[in-house]
Amino acid sequence: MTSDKEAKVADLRSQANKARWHILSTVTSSKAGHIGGPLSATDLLVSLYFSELNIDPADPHKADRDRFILSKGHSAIGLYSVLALRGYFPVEELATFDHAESRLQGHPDMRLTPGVDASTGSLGMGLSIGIGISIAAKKQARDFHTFVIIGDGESQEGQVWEAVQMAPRYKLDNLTAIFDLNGLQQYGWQEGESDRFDRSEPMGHIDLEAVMRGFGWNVISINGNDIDEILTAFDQNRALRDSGKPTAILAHTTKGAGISFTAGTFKWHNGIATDEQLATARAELIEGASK
Ligand SMILES: Cc1ncc(C[n+]2csc(CCOP(=O)(O)OP(=O)(O)O)c2C)c(N)n1
Ligand SMILES: [Mg+2]
Repeated sequence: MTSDKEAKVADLRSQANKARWHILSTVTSSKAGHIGGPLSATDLLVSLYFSELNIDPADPHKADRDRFILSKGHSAIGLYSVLALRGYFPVEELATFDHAESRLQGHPDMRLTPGVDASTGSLGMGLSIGIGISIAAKKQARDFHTFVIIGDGESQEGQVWEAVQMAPRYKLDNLTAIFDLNGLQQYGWQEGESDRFDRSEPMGHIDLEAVMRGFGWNVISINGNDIDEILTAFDQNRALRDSGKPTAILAHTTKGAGISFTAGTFKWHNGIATDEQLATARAELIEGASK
């Protein structure tokens, strides 16, 4: 890594630590919300908003801004934390998360929140929205890119696959789908049922790389919790802008990544931290953070 890139990665890691702290502490004080999905996507969201997207927080509706769609809309608090850190609204506003009058509802609402380009939360729809935006951009000869983050549990929705087969047909090289492959969705099996087939890997039995290539997409596979790898993937993706194909970034992540007690378990799909857990997370992310 060049020293410039090292400095950039270090800066983004520090933003990701802050975002993770906001995710856990905000959901805990609001007493509602998701933890594991926002944490698996944090490094992707930070890398998009602090490095990749052509956006202006002072002008959220800028005409030719890049578009971002959080198709796994239950991870809204992850998006809000990054939008706040990026300057779309004050970090203090996160404390209103999920309150009835708040601009920051439990799932993203494009009518309310500055920086949110699509309302999501009913899983399976984001890639279709991204295709519509990308086709419109092509028809109007406008030069912006659309990114969509999709969950692996979400990818069990049929609409995702209708969209996957449609995007290459329209040669949407202005569209990137990022699959957050954290290997978990909402629930595991009850204890004692572990001899049944394994629910922990929603897409684990599928060779997604071969499938996406077969549908006609470019494919880049990375560790989606490694900011250096994410930035490299974005560089490669930019080099594919005239390829005539959409690109899938297969981001292998850990659900609950970045906090010791939330990592790698469906049990923190949502949840509220105890005071002791908050102190542990604060020590890992803010006070003792060396990474
Ligand atoms: C259409 C629809 N069905 C069910 C749900 C309820 N739900 C919310 S999150 C979730 C699990 C999603 O798993 P995944 O896509 O893997 O997300 P992540 O692991 O990133 O949290 C489910 C079933 C929903 N929001 N929308
Ligand atoms: Mg998942």
